[in-house]
Amino acid sequence: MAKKHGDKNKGQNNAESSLVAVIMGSQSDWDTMRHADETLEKFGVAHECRVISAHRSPSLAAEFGSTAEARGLEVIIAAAGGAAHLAGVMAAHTTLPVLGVPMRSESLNGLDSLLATVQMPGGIPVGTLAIGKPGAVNAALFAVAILANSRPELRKKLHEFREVQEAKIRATKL
Ligand code: RP5
Repeated sequence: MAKKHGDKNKGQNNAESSLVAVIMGSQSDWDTMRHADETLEKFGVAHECRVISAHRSPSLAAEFGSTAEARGLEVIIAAAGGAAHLAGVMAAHTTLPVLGVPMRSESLNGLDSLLATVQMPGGIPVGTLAIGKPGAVNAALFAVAILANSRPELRKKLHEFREVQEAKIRATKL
């Protein structure tokens, strides 16, 4: 799968202008990671989504990580489950910020994914988010926050997002 903001059918050859890559270890992760895609879409951030496996496609993973910066990407969101090494492998190949999203797994409910993603050796950082959907949404919001450091229009959108969120809580009646 290769999916790009603004044109869901475009493949990796058309992905030059993406600022964020949302990659995941398996097609089975998409149901969770589509929430990262939708969040980036909401903020109008150019991004691409695709499946890359650290274990099943190791040369593709290395190639993607080592060419990411030159392609103009600024943040990589990497999701994986179980022996979740994708975010770490990306971080090993690039100095771009890598945000890891642990997938809920069948056998250990995502605790395996969380530990595999978060326990990086000193020197190769991965910013690890929560397991599952909250992690997918927050990884996208974190990516927007990183991009917003040099893009005032995104900073404004983030402020608006927080205001709407708070207004909803204030208006909640039980
Ligand atoms: C990981 O193994 C993937 O990220 C996925 O979360 C998990 C299971 O993959 P499938 O067996 O469903 O392809 O690599």
